Amino acid sequence: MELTMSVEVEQKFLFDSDTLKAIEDIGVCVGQKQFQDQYFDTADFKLTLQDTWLRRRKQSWELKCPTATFSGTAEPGGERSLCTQYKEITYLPEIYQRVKALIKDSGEEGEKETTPSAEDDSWLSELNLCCFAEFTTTRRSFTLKGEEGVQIDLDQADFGYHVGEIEVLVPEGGDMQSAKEKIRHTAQRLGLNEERRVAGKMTVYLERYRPEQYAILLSAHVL
Ligand code: V4E
Repeated sequence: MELTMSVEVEQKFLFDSDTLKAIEDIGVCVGQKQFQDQYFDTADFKLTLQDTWLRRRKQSWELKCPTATFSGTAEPGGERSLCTQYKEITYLPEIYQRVKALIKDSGEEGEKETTPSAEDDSWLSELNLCCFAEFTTTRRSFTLKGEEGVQIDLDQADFGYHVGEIEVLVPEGGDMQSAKEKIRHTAQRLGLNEERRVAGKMTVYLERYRPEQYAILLSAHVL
């Protein structure tokens, strides 16, 4: 069942008081919230080496995984796009099945089936998953006047990094090109002139607090 799947297309950006003013000119603040994220992987990084990110936020699970076309890694023989695109899965039984398929060795097929639940974490230990990153984010969100479906988030992480995101959620099978065009247009309206992809919170977190995992993911071109 894939009722809960959509694709998140986004571009991250660095911001200062001028960017904030530009956002307030073209957008409307729709709220501020704070949340804690925990990310999980095996000790040998089986998920993140496959550019797959398992997260718990406010007791809800989400799996971000690559789309059929490129997601976060470089396009073959080419430059990294400023945008990333990831499938987002929020239905826990499907997350469990996908994670299990990604991390189980072929010899271990046919083992017992767990029915995962938000209240019972035993599926994490069954799949040898441990928390490798935990941080709190304060987020201000904006929608744009006259541009449907675009959200801008300004994130401040508790480890001292802040980053913005222009984001469009596309239902599976939806129009990715139009999403990217909306993001490009919004970046232009904000006067952003990023030429390279800006690091997300996780990249900075790993570099500071999980240097071994950071180095391995960097050399595998995941980050
Ligand atoms: C996909 C991904 C990671 C998971 C965290 O994703 P991100 O969108 O950065 O976090 P957040 O808090 O904004 O989630 P939201 O609230 O939007 O659901 S960690 C690393 N990646 C891959 C990745 C990458 N390689 N490069 C960039 C610029 N971003 C993400």
